[in-house]
Amino acid sequence: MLIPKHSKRLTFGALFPVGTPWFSLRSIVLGRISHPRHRQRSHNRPTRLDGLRCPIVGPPVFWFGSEAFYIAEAGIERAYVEVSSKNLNSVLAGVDGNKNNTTDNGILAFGASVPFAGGTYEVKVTDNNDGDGDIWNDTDGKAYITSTGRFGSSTRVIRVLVSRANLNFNAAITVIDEKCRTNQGGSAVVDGHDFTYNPSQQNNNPIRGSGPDVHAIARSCTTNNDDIKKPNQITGSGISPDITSDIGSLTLASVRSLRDDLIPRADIVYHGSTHLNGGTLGTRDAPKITYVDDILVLEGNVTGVGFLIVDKDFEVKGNFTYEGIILVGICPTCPGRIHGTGNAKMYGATVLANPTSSHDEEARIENMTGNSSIYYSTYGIDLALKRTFKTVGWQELMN
Ligand SMILES: [Ca+2]
Ligand SMILES: [Ca+2]
Ligand SMILES: [Ca+2]
Repeated sequence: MLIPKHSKRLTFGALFPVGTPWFSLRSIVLGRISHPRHRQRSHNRPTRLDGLRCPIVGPPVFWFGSEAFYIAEAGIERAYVEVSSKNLNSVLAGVDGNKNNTTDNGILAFGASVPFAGGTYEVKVTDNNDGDGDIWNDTDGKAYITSTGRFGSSTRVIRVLVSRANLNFNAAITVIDEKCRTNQGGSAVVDGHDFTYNPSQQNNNPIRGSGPDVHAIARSCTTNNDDIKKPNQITGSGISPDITSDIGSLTLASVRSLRDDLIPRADIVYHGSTHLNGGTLGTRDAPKITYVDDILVLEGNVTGVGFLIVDKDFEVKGNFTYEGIILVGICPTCPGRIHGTGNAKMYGATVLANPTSSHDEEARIENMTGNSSIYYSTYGIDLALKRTFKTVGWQELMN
């Protein structure tokens, strides 16, 4: 019998019939704590179910000091809100942004110790053992959040291992292929300076961001077949037209891996050739993963925030405002092409690849000749990467 027959906290049998297997109990309890859908829970006093002590190994037993446990968990949930929104290295470096000044390292914006429900929680983020020998530098997209809950004489400590994708873009548009083509003119702008979309001035008056500037276009291509009519509208950290062959640390394999990880978790999925005449593909408060397994044509007014994954042609004909990461034609059988940018205002990063033999084997950016503006935006990128945040491990530490 795994379940204690007598409990001072609550009657277990009322919740789970005798004979409920341990692995079910564990998944129920762990799921309650770590499932992403539960992370936005308000910081009201947690439910009694949260008082179950559930170590990684061994049967569940009830534990005195559950108030301290509630409080520790509240600290974890508050940490999720902040850590999911930021690059792990910026979290590890602390508010001063300097990992070498370790006093504030891993302390979140709400402080080292927070009064809560008659006790306190203390939360700190530390790196896992990711092989670089630096406890304040993340190289594998994973880190620990440790929360110590105190109530009276009781202390409980919860530690979770979280992950968040960390893609570094070297341009507003990155193209990875053997053969590449860019066709630009009209009023089309590509800008590698860091900008943030300004919703109060929708027709293109973005706010300058504080992140590092990158290039307008970065291409890893063996041959290029370009038609650039307005080189001064392709600007960034380099000389206009700011097109570099340095795509930084980004690899097609890393982008493909992220794409494959995101698709099963997509919030919005379109099958077959898709035309949208309007709609919302996510908001700043709720970024979404949108997946189209074929052609996507946007007409009318479409807005969105998050990830937009398109396996074939991507074409904007109408007004399109998007903050986030757009992936076009990334998979080995995906004939990606940017077929036109219309009146698109895109803030974040876009990656284009065409690993197939269609479109003359080229990764093409065609008809970038309207009134489109494609900006690099660290703000937009972070909104998207927030959706890659997840809990990969949970444990209660003995103290
Ligand atoms: Ca610091
Ligand atoms: Ca490290
Ligand atoms: Ca790490």
